[in-house]
Amino acid sequence: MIIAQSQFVKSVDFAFFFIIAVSVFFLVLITGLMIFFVIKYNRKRNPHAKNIHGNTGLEILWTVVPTILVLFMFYFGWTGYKEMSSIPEDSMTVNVTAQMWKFSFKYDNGKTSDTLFVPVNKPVKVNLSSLDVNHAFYIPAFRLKKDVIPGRQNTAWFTATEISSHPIFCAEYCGLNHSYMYTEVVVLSESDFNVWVNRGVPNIINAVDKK
Ligand SMILES: [Cu+2]
Repeated sequence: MIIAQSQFVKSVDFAFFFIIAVSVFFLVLITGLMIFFVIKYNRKRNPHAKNIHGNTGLEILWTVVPTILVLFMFYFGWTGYKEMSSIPEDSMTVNVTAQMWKFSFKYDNGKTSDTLFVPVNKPVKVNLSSLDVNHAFYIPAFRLKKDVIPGRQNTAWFTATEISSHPIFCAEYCGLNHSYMYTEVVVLSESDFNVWVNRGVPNIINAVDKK
């Protein structure tokens, strides 16, 4: 069982598993039929070729069924995209700066950090900007990924739903030390977060933040 760490997990995972299930179903079906036909209609058993004419029923079936399936895929993709692009008005804003090869985070009150601290169950909007080359802000546990492009501000948002911590990666190859470009998102209770953002680092964070 996957614990949903953000509000996107359910819908993203469902779209993913739906596409995988459809793909596996047709992979097995088509491969199975191919092997079956190769054996059934081989030359030994059928020394004389027969003329085969079209089958309108089949033509309609294998046009309509895939069309419906890809429309479902589009629907799940579109509704997920819409949810991810509709940033709630009551979001807390964090400015994220990417550069070769680290992320840094700046809060409304001017506090900065190398680790992203956020309160649980509160929508967080991230303003993404890059100082140098293309990067990507990726939190796998939240099913969140967005390009960070120099000269342009991208935005994304999420609501963390569990007190926990997860890796943040750069997901766009950005040079020699790209693979070292990672940090952590630490989800705190609202009161712990307020203590941290306003005063400094409470004890609980020292245990989590080993760096
Ligand atoms: Cu990068």
